[in-house]
Formats: sequence, structure tokens, C-alpha cells
Amino acid sequence: MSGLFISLEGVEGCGKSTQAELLAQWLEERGHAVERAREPGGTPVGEAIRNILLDPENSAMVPRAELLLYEAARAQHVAERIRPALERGAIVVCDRFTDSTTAYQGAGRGLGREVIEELHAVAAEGLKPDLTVLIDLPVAEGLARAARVKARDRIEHEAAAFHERVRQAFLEGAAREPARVKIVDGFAPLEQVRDAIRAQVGPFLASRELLSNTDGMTPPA
Ligand code: Z5A
Repeated sequence: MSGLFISLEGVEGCGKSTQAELLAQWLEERGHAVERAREPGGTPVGEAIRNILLDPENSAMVPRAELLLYEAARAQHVAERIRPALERGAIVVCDRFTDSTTAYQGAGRGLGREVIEELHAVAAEGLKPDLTVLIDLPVAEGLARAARVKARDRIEHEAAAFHERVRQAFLEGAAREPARVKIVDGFAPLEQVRDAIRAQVGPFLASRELLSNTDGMTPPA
């Protein structure tokens, strides 16, 4: 595959959606074909599953059913949109991917990393992001920001301790895979977060010889 797969991760309200759009625009301005994606969702089947997953009425959903629904939406997303976009040579900018499942269902729900990684291999057919930007933010700030813009969904109804486990799991994932997962401080002003993401993505693209205008950025060693 000739494209590039970038995911953005973090606790709710950390600014992923805002930054995913800014990153997609920046890449397009530099002449790249960009595929915008988000999980759960991104396809008609995935959006239907998303509605089930986030509906606060579905409070009886057990953790394993939740896990399988996220993975089912992902299987459809990878097959229908992500792989074809990568095969066309596009840069896929995805708001959440497998790291979210590891954090939310693995750590948040306590299902453990092993079973989840086996399911990733099935649902995503072994596909991993080339680069992941983890926008780290204290849980209380993220939930407060999210509450200002939308009603709380089923996951956001979870207790603060659940979201703390999720945040820690994201950070542990970044520590396990420092070459792929880059941490950006989400508490900084929006423009500063944007620039910090560009400072990670620009050299990465340059190292893949994809960025024609690197503005003097040098590839990482
Ligand atoms: N989930 C899961 O459990 N397992 C999985 O495998 C996957 C997902 C894939 C999806 O919800 C839920 O599914 C999510 C994880 C779970 N859990 N919850 N809840 P979603 O897609 O509806 O929402 P989200 O992914 O959690 O994101 P969000 O709440 O929409 O927030 P965001 O995208 O991170 O942030 P934002 O919308 O860009 O910004 C939020 C507000 O903050 C907005 O007013 C911005 O203008 C403001 N903002 C952004 N950046 C800043 C800075 N730097 N300073 C100040 N204010 C800012």
C-alpha cells in the first residue's frame, strides 16, 4: 500500500476532532489526497453500530458485547474505506482507532490487552497506524470541554476512575511504542496543539518522502 495511516487518540474532549480536521486541511494544502475517518463509524454499517454503542439507553450492554461491536464497526471501516484509501495512495487521518479499544475496553472495562490485540488482528486484518498522535489531557478538563458541546453519551456516563484508567492506558501504550505513538500536550492553546502535531507529522512525512514542502523540517533519526 502506498498511502499513510495517521490516527489521533486521547480521552474525550482532548481536541481530536478539531485537530484531525486542521491536520487534514494542512495536508491537503500541501497537495496530498486525504481521507477523513473516525471510529466508531465511517460507513453506513459502522454508523448504525455507533448509534447502538453510544446510546445511553443501552446501559445493559456487557463489556464483551461492547468490545465486539467496536471491532465489528472497525472491520467494516477497514475493508470499505481505510484499505481502499491507502491503496489509492491517500493519507488517512482517523479520529480514534485500535488504541482506543485497548484503552477503553482493555483498561477501562478491564478486558485485558491480549484478547483485544487478537481481535484487532482479525478486525483490522493486522493494519496498524503508521503514526499515532496521542493528545494527552487531564480527564476532568476533557469531560468539561465535551460537556460544553454535546450531551453525554453512554461511555461518558462512566465514572471518573474509568476515564483515568483510559488515560493511563493511552500513556502506557505510547511508552510501549514510542516510535509510532507521539504524545502532544492537549492542555495547551488550540494553535499550539496544532503546531505540535505538525511538528510530529511533517518530519514523519518527509522521512517517507511524501511531503514536497517540508519548510526546513528534518526527518527523525
Ligand atoms: N470508544 C471506545 O470505547 N472504544 C473504541 O474502540 C473506540 C471508541 C474507537 C466515541 O465518542 C466514544 O467511543 C468515545 C470512546 C469510545 N468515548 N466517549 N465518550 P465520540 O466520537 O462521540 O467522541 P470522542 O471521540 O470521545 O471525542 P469528543 O468528545 O467529540 O472530543 P474530541 O474530538 O476529543 O474534542 P473536540 O470535539 O475537538 O473538542 C472538544 C471541545 O474542546 C470543543 O469545544 C473544542 O473547540 C474545544 N477544544 C479543542 N481543543 C482545545 C484546546 N486546545 N483548548 C481549549 N479548548 C479546546
